[in-house]
Amino acid sequence: MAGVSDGSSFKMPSIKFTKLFINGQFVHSLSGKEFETIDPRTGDVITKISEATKEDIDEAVKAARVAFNSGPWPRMPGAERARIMTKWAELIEENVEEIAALDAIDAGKLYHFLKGGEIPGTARTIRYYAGAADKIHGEVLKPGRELFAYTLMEPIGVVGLIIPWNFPSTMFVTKVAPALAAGCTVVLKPAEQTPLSSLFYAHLAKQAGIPDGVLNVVPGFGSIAGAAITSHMDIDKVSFTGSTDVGREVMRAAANSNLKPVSLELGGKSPIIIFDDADVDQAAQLALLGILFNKGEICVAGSRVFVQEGIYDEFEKKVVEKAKAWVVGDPFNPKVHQGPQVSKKQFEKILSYIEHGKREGATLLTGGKRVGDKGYYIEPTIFSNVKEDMLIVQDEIFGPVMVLKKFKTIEEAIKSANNTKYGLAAGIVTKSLDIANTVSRSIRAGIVWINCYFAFGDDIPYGGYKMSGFGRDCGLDSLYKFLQVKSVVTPIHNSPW
Ligand code: TXE
Repeated sequence: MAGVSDGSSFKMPSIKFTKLFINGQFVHSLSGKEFETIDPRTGDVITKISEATKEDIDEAVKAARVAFNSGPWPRMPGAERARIMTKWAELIEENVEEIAALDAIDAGKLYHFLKGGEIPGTARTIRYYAGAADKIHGEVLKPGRELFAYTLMEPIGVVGLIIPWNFPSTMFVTKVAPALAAGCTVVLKPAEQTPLSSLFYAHLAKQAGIPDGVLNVVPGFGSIAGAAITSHMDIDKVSFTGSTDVGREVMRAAANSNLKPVSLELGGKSPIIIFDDADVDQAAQLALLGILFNKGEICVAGSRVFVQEGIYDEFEKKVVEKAKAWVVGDPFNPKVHQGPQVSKKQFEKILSYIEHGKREGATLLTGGKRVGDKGYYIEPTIFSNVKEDMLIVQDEIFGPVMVLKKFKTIEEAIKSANNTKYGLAAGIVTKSLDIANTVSRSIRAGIVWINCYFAFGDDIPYGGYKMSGFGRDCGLDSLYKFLQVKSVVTPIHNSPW
């Protein structure tokens, strides 16, 4: 495996936006507090960001409430919202390189992937929901009695959106775009580790003509700014992506305040099941990407790999070879496959799981150590000989750590795959339609990929079963999360009963 490759020739972007974005303006936090955002390649401070506390959240909610109750956004024709959102998407496309660089230094993500894939993808997502903005309508009903009844689909109101650090851009648009298309107004808190791109998107939203107060971006810490959102009495809905533990707190805060509905996209420990009839080389590649993409910091990572006994030995050899050839290093270097983990906390968490796995008696086939002596780089790591009750098999590690297990029968594979508290995603590799159909219906997970992995699309909903949460991101399901149904009823003849 290569050491930390150098990406130092890349010119760093200047950081233009570091304040809270409330009511269409960049403003200091009322307390004057700031926090540091860190470059995970070095552990150095990139810049200081204004820190939102409860009072700032109150200001943001007030602005969003005025924009919802009396502003133009929820009232304008859907086609007009679509026009403005499309302009926003165009501005993002004009600034792809700068936004990509912000996410690369803030989150340690691969610059070339951001520039070529993720950031252009955010513009596509906005266009997808812009396209839906003028197609929101209810139904004409057919009641049994002499009544005329129909439904309206109304925006739910002021929504609080709380996002994590692993996909700062994708998470931002995945939540903001459907909410805006629905006619809601937004208070969004980015993760404290990765505030930079969210503030840039806010700046572009203003340029595109999104009215003041419609989109407010309030960086800050979860226990302060996040908690102020989830417990706010004047926020009508919260959509959250993050850890299962915090998801539980979000529900509790919603219940203890104004009973706002919540949707939660939480952790995962997703299985990839590879059957004897698979092409072993392709399957090893798929499984490796399934865990190493975005350094394993992805909720749907294929972190448990089950391989049928007939091909197990060959698979193990190949996947280890491929892991050893995987290049870890500076995310600005185009030859690099994997950058640093997002933060010291995450880096230490992953290394401590690796140590735990060794102590539990799993076999470390490759990896297991940090790379270099600076920044938060970790070797691609594969364990075999695991038992299902081991912590490394049960817990979400959220890093480049695969656990590999042999199985004999389909029934055994299904049982093992479902032996988790999570249910976010699953992968199946087989040429048999019978096996693919049987297994995909038997796995309790929100998305199942057959002979592919991470096949996402704006129109493909994903989300959790079990303790991976509920509610769907992407697709029209996500738009409907931000709408509520109102029934309107009137007698056909002029007699009320
Ligand atoms: O998550 P948190 P962390 C998992 C992953 C990772 C672990 C811990 O296993 O190792 O969670 O990561 C905000 N009220 N995932 O600690 O704390 C927080 O500020 C309201 C999986 O970073 O859940 C951030 O904006 N909000 C996941 C967001 O929640 C609160 C992605 C996520 O942070 C809050 C990230 C509170 N009390 C981590 N406390 C996925 N599903 O993709 C924190 N936050």
